[in-house]
Amino acid sequence: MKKVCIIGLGYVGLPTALLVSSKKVIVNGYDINNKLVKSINNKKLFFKEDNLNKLFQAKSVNKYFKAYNKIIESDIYVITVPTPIKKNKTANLNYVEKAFHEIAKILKKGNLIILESTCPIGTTEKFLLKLKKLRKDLTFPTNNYGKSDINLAYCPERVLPGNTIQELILNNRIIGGVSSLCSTKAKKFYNLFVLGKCITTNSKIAEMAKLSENAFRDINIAFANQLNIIAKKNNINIWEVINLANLHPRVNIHKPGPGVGGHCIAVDPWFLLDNHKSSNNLISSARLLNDSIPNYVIKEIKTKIKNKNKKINQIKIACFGLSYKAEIDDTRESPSIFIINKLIKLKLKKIFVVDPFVKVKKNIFTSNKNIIFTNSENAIKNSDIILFLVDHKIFKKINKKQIKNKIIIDTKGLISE
Ligand code: SAJ
Repeated sequence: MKKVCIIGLGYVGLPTALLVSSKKVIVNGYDINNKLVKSINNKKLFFKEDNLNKLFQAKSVNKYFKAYNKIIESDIYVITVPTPIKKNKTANLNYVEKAFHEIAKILKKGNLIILESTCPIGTTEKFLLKLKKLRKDLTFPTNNYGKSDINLAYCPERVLPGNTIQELILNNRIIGGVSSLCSTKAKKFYNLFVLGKCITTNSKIAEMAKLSENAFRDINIAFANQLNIIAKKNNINIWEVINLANLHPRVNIHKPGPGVGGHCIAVDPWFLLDNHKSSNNLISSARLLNDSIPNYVIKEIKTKIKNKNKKINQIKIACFGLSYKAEIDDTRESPSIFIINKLIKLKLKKIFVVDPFVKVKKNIFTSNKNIIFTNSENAIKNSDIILFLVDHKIFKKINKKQIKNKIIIDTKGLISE
């Protein structure tokens, strides 16, 4: 079987590398972070994922997978590097660019390159042109059926953090070849470990489909957040409204919350607008609305304090949840962190933080003054306000009697649903 090189050993790259090597295929992992490479080779995981540890200990993984700090010559190159967002809301493709440059140096006739990182429409074709310039000795695919020395496809990852391994195996995959032969070759690779359908198309459609999935979710969440604001003004329980509306067979309103976190839903809609600059459009309005929600929560806290005739610097608050969503330890772009940082600025007397999932808490906030990491009971006992920010299942077990005399702000419908 062909050798595979996975470039970028993060939340998607590492699980993919382990899965492929579990099929007795040699996998050369590559990451620019030397510390990460070492810790992976020592079998130390840097994030929690169901089933990842088990896979790490598998015999075939031990035998077939190794991480390196340089790209090792292989037959198939899979690029799973981050594509962060710049301040001007466009995609930073530096890591993708670097990966293509490095691959170009060792590219051989018969190689297949697969890009999985989330990218603006047209990125795969853009890098195809760059490859052509860098390696004039090789032939590259065109839009026809002809053969070429190199094959290239865009195959977006679609996994849900927290359930990565299961979703890598079971989810359907979009295989966007630059030519149909490229799609066929890429499909063969995914058939090695994917049980879902592998549907072939071209690279631009695959790029846009990925961005559309996440923009759909962002717009739907923005709609839920907008409804929540309207419901609050009318003193209505939004959770009951949404539950009832969703009884309609073709309605599926998402849930409001304290804002949208993570590295995907809050970023990808901007990539969709990369070549479509128009100040007034649905996608950017939804994005901006979701970005404004953490400040809306702060306003709600201030109003409730004022209504109780209390002074802000006398208030003790218990914040439930630090991760960007339920049941995970991931705090990337978490609205909770934004909100707690604002509370620090407001100089509340004490801020109790409860999150049984998040272990590394040092330097997570702009200051640690008045911040106390503690358990539910202690936080509730000592606080005036109970602020629910994440719907971890364990928080649902909180005894309502315990909090009945407190000011409650329940952004996730934990007790009000
Ligand atoms: N959120 C709400 N209301 C909801 C659902 C989510 O406020 O009804 C919030 C969450 O609390 C969180 C944020 O949105 O802060 C994003 O959560 P998420 O579960 O929608 O998405 P991610 O970022 O964890 O993972 C998404 C997934 N996309 C979809 O479910 C469509 C995943 O399948 C993608 O592979 C991943 O983005 C990605 O890499 O693009």
